Amino acid sequence: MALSFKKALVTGGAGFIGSHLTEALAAAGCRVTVLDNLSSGSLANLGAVADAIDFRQGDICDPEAVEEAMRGCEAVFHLAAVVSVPQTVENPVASARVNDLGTVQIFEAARQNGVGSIVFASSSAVYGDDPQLPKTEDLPPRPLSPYAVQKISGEYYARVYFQLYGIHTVSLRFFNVFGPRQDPSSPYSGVISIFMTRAVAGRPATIYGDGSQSRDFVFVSDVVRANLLAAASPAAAGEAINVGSGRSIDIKRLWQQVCRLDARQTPAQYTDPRPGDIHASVADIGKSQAMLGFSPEISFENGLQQTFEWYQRSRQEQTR
Ligand code: NAD
Ligand code: UD2
Repeated sequence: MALSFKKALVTGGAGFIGSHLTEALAAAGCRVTVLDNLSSGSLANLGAVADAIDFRQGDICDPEAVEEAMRGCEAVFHLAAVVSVPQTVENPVASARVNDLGTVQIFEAARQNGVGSIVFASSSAVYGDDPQLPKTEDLPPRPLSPYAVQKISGEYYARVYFQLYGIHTVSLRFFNVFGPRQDPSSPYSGVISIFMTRAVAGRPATIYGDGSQSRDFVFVSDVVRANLLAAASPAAAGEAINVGSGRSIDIKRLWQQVCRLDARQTPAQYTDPRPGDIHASVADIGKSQAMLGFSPEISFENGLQQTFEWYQRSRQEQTR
């Protein structure tokens, strides 16, 4: 994709989604600075582009680190965040420092440095337990965690920075993103990363409840493309836009599909439903099609295959 800017900052660029975005920007000829404190990301995620980018280990709450990282950038992709919902529930103040204050700091430094566009990583969590399906962007937010409150607040700042200062800002509400490099290490990691890790080890998955709960899984390369389109779509300025596949799959079927890739039919173990689990989630992708010209390109099956192959290779490397 041809880019309208030559230099960009990716906050959280050593993380799962940020590292894929950084690779795509570098491949398109953009000079990329990554600002990441490595709290949940890792340098290994940037292994393929280590020599091509300017990596800075630092905190988005540190004004000096932000100022230096932002210098000369024309676009900012703000992905750094405390991403664990339970962590924000456990420690609302510490997470607000990063997700609220850190976010304003990024917007303000962008303004001071004359940055033209900012794309903010928001989440489908802002919809909470609203029963309407599919989720449309005009639904009133129903946050159920500090994490969701912080994402909504980031969206409002994005809109205000467009309205007050004319900066091209877009908030993207990612649904359940999956793909290579997603960290499976916590019980609250993305379900696909956990299921993949179990499958390649020949171990059963744990399914919470009866497995009829469903999610909209979107492949990471499609999320990257949505970010690039958002930075370049004038109609999207000041808007919050869903980034999903527009399809949902239930968790029981997800495990069956993962097992099919593994050619082993390991039965899942069922346990109590997860407290507060949302039953169904699927994005309406009409606004992203209309405003960004975005439609997902990678089918769920293709994305699952690519993801499986990556977890298989990782396991082989670990056990070698
Ligand atoms: P991730 O944990 O892999 O990436 C987050 C990155 O931010 C990490 O590299 C981490 O080290 C860095 N970071 C955290 N706090 C920081 C700080 N104070 N200063 C500098 N860097 C810091 O998570 P991800 O899944 O790649 O998520 C990226 C963004 O997308 C996040 O904002 C997340 O809330 C959002 N999101 C992700 C999903 C998903 O399904 N993965 C869904 C909705 C929204
Ligand atoms: C997603 C986000 C979370 C928050 C939330 C808001 C991810 C990884 N998490 O949580 O940050 O934004 O949306 O709604 O994007 N499951 C199992 N077995 C497992 C793991 C999960 O059955 O080992 C189920 C789980 O109960 C849930 C579904 O799989 O019904 C998806 O779980 P998840 O943690 O991947 O994502 P979600 O949508 O609950």
